[in-house]
Amino acid sequence: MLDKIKGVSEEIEQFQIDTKDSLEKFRLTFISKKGKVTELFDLLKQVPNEEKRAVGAELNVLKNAAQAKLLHFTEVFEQAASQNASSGKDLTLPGIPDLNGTRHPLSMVREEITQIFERMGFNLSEGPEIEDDWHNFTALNFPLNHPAREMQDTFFIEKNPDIALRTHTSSVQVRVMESQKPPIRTLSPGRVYRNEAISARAHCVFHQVEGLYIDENVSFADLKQTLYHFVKEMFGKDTKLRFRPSFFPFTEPSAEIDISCLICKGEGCNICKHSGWVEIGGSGMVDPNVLENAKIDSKKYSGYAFGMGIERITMLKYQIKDLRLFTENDVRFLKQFTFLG
Ligand code: 2NL
Repeated sequence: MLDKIKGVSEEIEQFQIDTKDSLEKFRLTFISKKGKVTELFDLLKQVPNEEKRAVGAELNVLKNAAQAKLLHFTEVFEQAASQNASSGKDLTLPGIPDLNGTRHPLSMVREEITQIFERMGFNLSEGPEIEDDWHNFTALNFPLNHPAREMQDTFFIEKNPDIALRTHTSSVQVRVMESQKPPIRTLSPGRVYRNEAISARAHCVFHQVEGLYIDENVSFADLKQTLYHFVKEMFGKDTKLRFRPSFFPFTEPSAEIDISCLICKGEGCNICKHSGWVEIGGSGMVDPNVLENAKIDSKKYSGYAFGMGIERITMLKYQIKDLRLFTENDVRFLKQFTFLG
């Protein structure tokens, strides 16, 4: 009997389990009701009484060995199955791209504009968005009864008629003129405010860039050449430039700046209302009153100035038809722009 136990013990030890089928075969061969271990337990009845105790102990060792092997390989196959499930992912699929932010189109265009003027020797100037009447209106030669000074056009702070949100960045340039001596060549990009209802074409917050050049013998020819160079750099060398007589309180003479329509190249389309030209801003020779207000001798010095709307230029450049897109922060709109400057 002990020999038989030893034989089955060796069989159990040597039994190869490498698949789930062979694991089941192992169970049937040794542990099932008709298995070899069970059969040996049946034979225990025939063992003489005085040997039963020792043989029984050996049989128990045999049974435990068989069950331990069965349990071990059951676990091995279960673990392999769960690993297969997680590695069932397709590792050759392309990764999910990193969603980096992009520059806002208005920032990109402002950057492009300022870089062009910086290459021409302009520096950048900044000033407060909450301004007093002097810097926003009076120093700029606005008459006391000018409509821009009305509540419906300008945002005043706490009903104080002396403090308002700046309506243009000319206020920054007044501060530059007051604090620096000519020659002055400065560019003031910034946020400005007007009391307007929001629509596709108007907003109460928008962006401007204004330029100012003051020196001896500055003429309208200097203004024309500077803007000519800017327009070619910004919109391409085939873009045409046109000055149209206009009026501003702070310049004399004054002119609107038109460029040939970027969409139809001057042929006539919806964007340019079939005129072939689109306005990008205004300009002129700084009114002598404005120079004197900033304590600059208007007999010795002259200057030119210009102002452009950043939204307007961005809309022309990228064919954006609704101003509200700039402030809605819809990522489908924003992610179309990448900064290459
Ligand atoms: C426009 C017109 C303009 C100026 C801005 C200016 C500044 C000083 C003195 C004189 Cl300190 N002028 N700025 C001059 C002409 C036109 O802006 O259409 N802007 C969007």
